[in-house]
Amino acid sequence: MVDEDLIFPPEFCWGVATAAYQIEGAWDADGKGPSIWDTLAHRPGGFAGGATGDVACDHYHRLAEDLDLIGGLGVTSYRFSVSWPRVQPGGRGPWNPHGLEFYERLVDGLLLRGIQPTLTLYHWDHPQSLEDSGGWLSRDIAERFADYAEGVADRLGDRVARWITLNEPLSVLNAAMFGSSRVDGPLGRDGLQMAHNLMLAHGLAVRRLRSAGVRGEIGIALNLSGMTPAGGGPADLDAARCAEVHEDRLFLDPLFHGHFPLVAGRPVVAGEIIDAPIDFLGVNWYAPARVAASPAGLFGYTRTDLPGVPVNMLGWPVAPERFGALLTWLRQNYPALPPIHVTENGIPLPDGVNAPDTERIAYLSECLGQLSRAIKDGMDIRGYHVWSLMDNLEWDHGYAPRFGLVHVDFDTLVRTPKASYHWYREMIAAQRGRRKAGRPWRA
Ligand code: IFM
Repeated sequence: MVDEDLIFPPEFCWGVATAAYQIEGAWDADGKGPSIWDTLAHRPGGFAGGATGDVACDHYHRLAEDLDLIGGLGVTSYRFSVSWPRVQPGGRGPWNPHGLEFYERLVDGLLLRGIQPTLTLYHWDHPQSLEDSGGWLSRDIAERFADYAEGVADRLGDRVARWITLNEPLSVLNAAMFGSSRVDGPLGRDGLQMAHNLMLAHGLAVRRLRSAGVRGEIGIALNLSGMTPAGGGPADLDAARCAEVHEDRLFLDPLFHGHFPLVAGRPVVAGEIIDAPIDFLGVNWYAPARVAASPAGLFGYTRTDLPGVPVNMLGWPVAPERFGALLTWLRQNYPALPPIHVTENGIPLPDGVNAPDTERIAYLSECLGQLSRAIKDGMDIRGYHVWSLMDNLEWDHGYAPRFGLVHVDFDTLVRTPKASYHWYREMIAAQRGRRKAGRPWRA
């Protein structure tokens, strides 16, 4: 099934995404150091169902098979993350040659298959030793991150097409500020300090990558929602504005307006390191948010259900038709935005190896329709990555929510492409066929 209305530019980049801790396993193999996630998973009562990332999809030992699965899709980009403690176990100082070799094999395997490597430097798993000395509350981690970025660039800078400094700094911050189980962090920590250190790490890494002369483009991946007020009254309108500031604008403003959006009503200057020009903005989108005023909420607001809209197994509204609204909001509020890559988009569904996977296909199709429309309306959107290549560890939620185009049996580790894998492959082939036939992409 290929939607004839989906028409993308010939050079559009088609991809799938994963992250190290969620798929690699081999948590202590070949000199890898512990990450904060190893520590969290190994605590009594760790993650849902007693899950850990110790084995996960065992991608570390099954690289060749997984490269073939990626290649079989016909994608032109694969987004993965480097595990910082795998390549630099202590977060500073010596490098682990085995870790670097692993990512070199991955990158070379992609290039051999004609796939551009899109490399995320930080998908939440920093070395435990850095957490022990303050984690994101300490400015030192930003400096260490820049050193780490340079070390990876020295090894792979000639072969990576796109560099993503941080994945979803908002998730890192939220986890700590709200005391969720995602990252250990007591309530009341200074969120702005963390936000600043995260963005400083990003900015310093951008500088370091540029001075290392990397050949690829450099960007960051932000998770955005798009806020709708629950009602038309002033309290809900204020709540939606407040949610926008604390979530969608929090990292966009320092990147593209030069200041953080809040703090006692006064903007806080971000500075030239943080707003250093980037080549693309990565957007991770899953669901919109409907916001109501609530004195019980930390910032005076809470998310509420969208009337008549079902929610998925993680409680997020299934409203792919709202993706376009977020894109329009971005365009209207950040006119000087660099080109966009959708770096994640997907839906969690329960296990079902041979299920028709219709819900995933419907969700992804609708999101692509929204994207195609935004491009036709003039937005510079250059790529799209499905989250995720394969079922994997959904952090503290364990293995039950399945986002993959490929099913993974977590007992046997057997991989089985789902119907959505075949659908995506055909869709990409149709788009690329259009390119070969020289057909105009603007219908
Ligand atoms: O699995 C995560 C990913 O690590 C970051 N973005 C959201 C995904 C789904 O929750």
